[in-house]
Amino acid sequence: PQTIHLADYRPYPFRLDEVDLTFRLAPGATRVLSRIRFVPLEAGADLWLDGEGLRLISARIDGTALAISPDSTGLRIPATALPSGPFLWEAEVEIAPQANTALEGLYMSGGMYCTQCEAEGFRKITFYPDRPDVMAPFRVRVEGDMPVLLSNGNLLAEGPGWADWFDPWPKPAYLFALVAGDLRAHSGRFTTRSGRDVALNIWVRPGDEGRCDWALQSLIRSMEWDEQVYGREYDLDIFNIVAVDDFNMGAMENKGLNIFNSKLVLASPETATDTDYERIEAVIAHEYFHNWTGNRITCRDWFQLCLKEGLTVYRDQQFTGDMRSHAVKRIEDVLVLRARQFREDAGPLAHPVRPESFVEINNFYTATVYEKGAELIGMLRRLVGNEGYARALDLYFSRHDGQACTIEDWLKVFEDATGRDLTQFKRWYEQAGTPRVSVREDWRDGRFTLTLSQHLPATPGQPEKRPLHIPVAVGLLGPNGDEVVPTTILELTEVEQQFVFDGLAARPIPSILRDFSAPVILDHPQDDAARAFVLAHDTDPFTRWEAGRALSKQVLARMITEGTSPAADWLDGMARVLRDDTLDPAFRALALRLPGEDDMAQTLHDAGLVPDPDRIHRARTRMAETLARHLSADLPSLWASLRQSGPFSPTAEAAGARALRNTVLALLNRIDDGRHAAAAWAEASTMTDRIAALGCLIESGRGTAELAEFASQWAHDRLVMDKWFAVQISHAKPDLAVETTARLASRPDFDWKNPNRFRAVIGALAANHAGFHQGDGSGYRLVADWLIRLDPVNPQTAARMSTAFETLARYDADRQDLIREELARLQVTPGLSRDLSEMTARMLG
Ligand code: B3K
Ligand code: ZN
Repeated sequence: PQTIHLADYRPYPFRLDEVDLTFRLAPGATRVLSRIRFVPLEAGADLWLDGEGLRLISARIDGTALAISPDSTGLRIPATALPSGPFLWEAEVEIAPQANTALEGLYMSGGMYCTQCEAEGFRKITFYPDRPDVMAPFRVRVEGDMPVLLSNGNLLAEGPGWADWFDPWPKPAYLFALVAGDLRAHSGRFTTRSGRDVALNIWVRPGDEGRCDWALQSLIRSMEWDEQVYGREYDLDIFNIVAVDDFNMGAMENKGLNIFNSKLVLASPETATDTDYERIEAVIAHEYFHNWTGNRITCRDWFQLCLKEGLTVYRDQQFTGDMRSHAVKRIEDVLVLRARQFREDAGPLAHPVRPESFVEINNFYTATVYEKGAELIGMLRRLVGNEGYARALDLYFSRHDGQACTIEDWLKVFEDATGRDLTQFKRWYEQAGTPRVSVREDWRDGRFTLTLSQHLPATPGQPEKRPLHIPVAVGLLGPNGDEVVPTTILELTEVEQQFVFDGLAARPIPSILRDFSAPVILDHPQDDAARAFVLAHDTDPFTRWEAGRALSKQVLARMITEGTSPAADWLDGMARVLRDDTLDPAFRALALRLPGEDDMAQTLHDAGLVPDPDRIHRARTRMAETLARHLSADLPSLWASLRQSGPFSPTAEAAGARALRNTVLALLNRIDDGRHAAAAWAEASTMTDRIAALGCLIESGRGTAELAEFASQWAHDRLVMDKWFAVQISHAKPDLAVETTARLASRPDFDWKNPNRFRAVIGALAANHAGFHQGDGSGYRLVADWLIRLDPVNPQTAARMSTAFETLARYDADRQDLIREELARLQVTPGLSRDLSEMTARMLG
């Protein structure tokens, strides 16, 4: 397979005036007719059209039939065979949506037709220059024996068995979409601030209409928010969202026709957890926000993916913060960033936010491009200030509307709008790895000096690194807990720099990296007491939580390596958080959550130790038990007092109370042999509470009857059953996790071709740290066996799941050998996909 390099970018030598497509749908043999006017932009250029797995029926240029045979990647017509001016290309191809199990291109899910074209799926539909910098208006006729026929843009006309759509906004092919099926709409309307009346529809299978209102209301809130905060209005007369069961990712922002994994649309209190509600709101917003950041302004090439993804993630994070709580959202985002992106950055799959080469672009829809990409936007904003950011964004939209852009274009609008030089900042896009920022404090003669230094470790292909431009938000607390210096942004640009604070009456306690102002690992040696002080007094909710977390990690690390007992400072700090009812319950739930085992494994590795998964698991269990015992006088009454009565509410407030209550339940469950969990199960009226109770019951060695009851109640509901599968594996004891997974995977309802179900089972094992990393290698073997089975059917999901192995370098030599053996076994599998071979090759180094 070929490696594609950013440096090789060349513009496409033709312009496309309009694309006219006709689909004659049939499951086994769909015909796609295309008529496209090409205008040459360069003399003597060959015509190259991408195409994969297409049966070419006929091709004509200006009406003359061509005798051409495409190869496996597309077709080339030499310049000598082309007219000298503009020409009309007409082709007819045949494809088989029913046979498409890779879920890319046109495929079938639960009897309906749907598409997924990003990144390079359109070439599986027809011959086309399938690259994001080729943009054109699309006219689409859909013919098929289905009640609902959808495509992008506005509906022009329809009749029985056909519909005509026109999308006036030039778009790249990856934003093309088509849906046909027996669907029902949950509908609403939205009037934009300039008066455009927009029809909104959430399309689902008959019977699911009652679970769409949360998605619809989230869409309306997103539309309002983008007008208010970014001044961006919607630009078509209709906005359709369709839920499909078989989907490789979360959702897709096709112009005017978003297609969603049904798990991110359907919600009811009985079937969806609070986390589901929050994710649905965020993803609906994310895909909607792409209409401007992604669709109206798109990417020149796939190396620029973070241009749309980092920015759109940043926007959806802001939105969720505005809808819910900024403090809680920031903590949640940092947890995800560390769990996924820092993990990626620390291993063989590390790559820059803007990669420089790839084999399969689908392998680069990563936490680095998305989540670190979003962090870079946040840093830019801190550096230029809120007003500078607003000016830069206005300039971005006015200067680049309708264009396919690069990171250079993006940074230029910031420079032009604010006058700042971002040359050094650009390195964030080019250098992989998580920087370590070390802090030294010095107090002398009323002068407090912070010495900050930065180090960026080598990553694959990047042995040498240059210093980054890092905004470090700092505040200082006085000995009585008052804030003596409010938040200030220190700009760290050198390898080492000193920052001096004068005129202080006493030695302050610094609060560093407020609001997590940069995606770095902070090395700030502080004793337990200082961390407990910041946890108790800081004005910044993020650093407050972070102090508690750092303290927990420090204590847990000692428990793992030295076998000590949890420190008193930590126990008292946690008790104060638990009892402080002036704090937001959602914040308290987060603060009481112990560091995860995977996180601890990385932390120990970073400290030069070799993590032992079983030991980590045992120490963490002991930590939770000790904490539960320490709090045992408070827990039962707190649990009881947080019981909610009245009708279900999905608000952040109600969800926060449930989160705290279930955190308390999990603590109680460490010491009461499942008594409260059994009571919680009996009284549960929401999926949030039911799943929480079930997890606790499983952990205390119970739950058999409850699992059976759950399964008989929900056997008909795929999304709910995904939870049933996952909960048994995530809560399985380390030595039972593999066995549980194997048993569940042999059930007839383990429909492994469905990505949600595959992730619920195989993904859950990979996420059970001590279970997956069993010393006998059984976890590795089971996951690899399933990757080998899935790869020929769905390479994209198989490749993504293979990141389970990306942490190999952390572990002892035996485990590393076992992992390498599995990766090597994958690599020599005959016919292995481009997706999975690229991943295994990178992980084997
Ligand atoms: N842009 C899509 C992701 C496409 C993934 C292709 N493998 C969803 C999103 O980020 O909004
Ligand atoms: Zn996106």
